Amino acid sequence: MEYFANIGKIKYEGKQSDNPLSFKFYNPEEIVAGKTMREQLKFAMSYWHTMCAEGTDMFGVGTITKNYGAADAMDIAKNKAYAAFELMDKLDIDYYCFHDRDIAPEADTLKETNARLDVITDILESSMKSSGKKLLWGTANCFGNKRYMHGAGTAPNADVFAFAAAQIKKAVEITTRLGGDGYVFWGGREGYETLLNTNMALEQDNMARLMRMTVDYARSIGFKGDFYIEPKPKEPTKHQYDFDTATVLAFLRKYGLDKDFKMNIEANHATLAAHTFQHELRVARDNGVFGSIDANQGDMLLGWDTDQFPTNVYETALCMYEVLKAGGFTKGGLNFDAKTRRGSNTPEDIFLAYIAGMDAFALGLRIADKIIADGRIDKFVAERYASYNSGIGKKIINGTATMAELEAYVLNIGDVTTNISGKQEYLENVINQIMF
Ligand code: XLS
Ligand code: NI
Ligand code: NI
Repeated sequence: MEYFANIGKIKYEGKQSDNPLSFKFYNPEEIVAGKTMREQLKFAMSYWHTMCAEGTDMFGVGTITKNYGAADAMDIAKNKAYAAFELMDKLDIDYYCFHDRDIAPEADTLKETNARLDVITDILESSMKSSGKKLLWGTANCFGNKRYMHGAGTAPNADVFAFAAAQIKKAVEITTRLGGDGYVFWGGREGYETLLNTNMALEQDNMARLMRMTVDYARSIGFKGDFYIEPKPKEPTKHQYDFDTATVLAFLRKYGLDKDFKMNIEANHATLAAHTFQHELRVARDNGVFGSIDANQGDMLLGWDTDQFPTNVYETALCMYEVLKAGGFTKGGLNFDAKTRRGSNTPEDIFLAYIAGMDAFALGLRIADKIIADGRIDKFVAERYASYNSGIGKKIINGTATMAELEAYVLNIGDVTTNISGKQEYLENVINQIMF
């Protein structure tokens, strides 16, 4: 059975092509910065947006049906799995990511739910074997069910904590069975609505306990992938504990989890935290915790996670600059945590959206490679800090300068006489010159 029968395999046709169902900039086997574009970009499909989301919002019902020709919930789930592999094949996407509840609907008991997961995991496993597609990461949806209304790991009710642990145990098992390269924690309800009813210290201690248990259990059953935390400042909670990369780093260090977790950085979450996407990537890279990316973009006029397909090439270029500077992806990749707009409601729109996102990142990679090869930006930054390479600057860096010595130094020079320009406008124009 073919689910997207009117769409063939998407091929690279180059910039001059006017075929909407072709890549203009993503040429999978072309070498850019020492590796094929396929290896550099490691695109992944998000199961939840792509296979499940029907376009519902706070004000309206779905605009696109995703039952894949079936009526029964488990039949839909099975067809969805087959359709997912057809879609990845046609878009030439090598990886996918899922929440447990995306692949199989929850039943009345955990036992029955887990049995359903096993049925679908069988399908995913055999489809992966025959297609060569891989699991970038798995995760547990610990935010959708009403039991999680006060949180999961951070719930005030120990039974809820227990349920979350049981659910995550199974999610880790299927991720391991499918050879997943990663396991993600995104704490959508791990936060609070008001401090008037919240013991924040206990909630955060408990979150750390749940993470420690997960890591220990996963390693004990042979999980070899990376663990990620995906920061987000708010939505659905008013305040989410994993606010941004810096906040998560402090949390991990406090609880001794910093060797076990890296970041999964999402562009739209960065902007919700009042940071640029590049800022979050830079903080992760500088602290050795750059892991994976949820590729999307937000809308500057809206204060929520719009999860749009990324098409802003300035952002993808600066993102790929950070990725290349971090040495490229290891176990991580670019997961399109993105959905078509509610009004883009045909299956073809999903293909067009992925093509737009993949082309935007292909352009970003090409430009980032040129920025690095051009060298002007890196050279400018190096020269800007040159005063630390010798003299008093070198002593500050190697830790031998004392307060008294610095005072004597200043008394001798009188005042700061040279402060070179930061040249922001020039540098922005260098980027434009490279891009166009
Ligand atoms: C929601 C998050 C979510 C995670 C996975 O805002 O981006 O989709 O990526 O739970
Ligand atoms: Ni995400
Ligand atoms: Ni998100």
